Amino acid sequence: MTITEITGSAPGRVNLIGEHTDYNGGFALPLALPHRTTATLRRRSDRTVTALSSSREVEPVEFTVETKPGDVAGWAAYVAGVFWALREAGHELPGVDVQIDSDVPSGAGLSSSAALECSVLTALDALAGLGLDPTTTAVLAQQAENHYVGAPTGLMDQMASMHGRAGHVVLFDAAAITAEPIPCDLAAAGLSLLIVDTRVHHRHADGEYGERRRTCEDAAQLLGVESLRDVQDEPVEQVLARLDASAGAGAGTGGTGDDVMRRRVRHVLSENERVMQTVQLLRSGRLREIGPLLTASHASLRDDYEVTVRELDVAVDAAVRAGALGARMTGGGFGGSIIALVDDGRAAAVADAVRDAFTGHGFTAPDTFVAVPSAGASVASSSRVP
Ligand code: GAF
Repeated sequence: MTITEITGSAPGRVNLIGEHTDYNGGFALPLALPHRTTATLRRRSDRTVTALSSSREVEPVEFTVETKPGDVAGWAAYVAGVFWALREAGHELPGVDVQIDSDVPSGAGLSSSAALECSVLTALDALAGLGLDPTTTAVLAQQAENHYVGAPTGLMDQMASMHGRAGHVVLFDAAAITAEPIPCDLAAAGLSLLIVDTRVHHRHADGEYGERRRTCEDAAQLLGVESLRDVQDEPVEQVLARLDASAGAGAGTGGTGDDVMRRRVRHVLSENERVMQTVQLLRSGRLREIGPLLTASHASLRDDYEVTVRELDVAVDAAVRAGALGARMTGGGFGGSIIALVDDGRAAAVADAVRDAFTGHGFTAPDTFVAVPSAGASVASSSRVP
């Protein structure tokens, strides 16, 4: 039986905690959202790929399965990048017509890009009978994003989209490249996870993101390790002192010059620690106690990592003042969304408080919704001929 048409479906994600840790070999704790992207692929008899998206008013984009970085730009680069990554990995692919539909908010820090890549990959995997496992699929999606689209992102978003599970968060260990589902029954604990999309789209995100990443890589080099994960078990103050010493020794040849690098490192190491504390609280059913860790994460991202914008800070402050147990920006930052952990029944009041604060500051009204940990990528439907 040959599959003629197939639909792959993959979710967006929200990250509970563990931000800007993945490209440092650290830990993150995302969950898959109910919002999904579907990619319907219809087999063609030639080597052409057409891509059309219902969520954007665009003409179909056309390329061949042999596409190379630079051929396709814009939204369809995420689709073309998947073909490129699969072919680079040695897979033979047929030409297809691709139809994309999505309700994952784009530019909101909720991984619409990973959902797009993973939906196409999931469908292509089944259509071409490649037999990929979810982690390999996530890595291929990241390669498409890094090398075809040109965004130097980590692997968290794709791992969340592939490994998400209803009622669970995903403990992603970026050094081991593993994803462990951890039960997260918010309803049983009388809690909700509110998402507030500030509707500030990522600004200069790629440049700023890449700069943060380079600073961390430089710090690891100064410390004589492959990634910051390798110093995670040392006391933070000791790591920072070693960094100061190495930077001093290298003055004029790439020394830190100011305290930017030490603050970036302090964020990464403290954030990994907060992820592990959150996992312990989840495992022992003490979900309410996660709140302060979320707020501490935000402060670290604001003050040490400097990836927040005013709207994110105002949203977090307003949510906490309105009674949220904790709140933080989520995703890469420079815009996008915050999450707030709230008592059931308080979600509407907290959302109203953020909306009022935005009105008071003259900001665009935010979008709000409650996140429910949902399933990862899957094949939604297929048709075959003998
Ligand atoms: C973006 C990236 F795509 C992720 O890999 C991750 O680094 C995140 O920003 C920050 O935690 O979503």
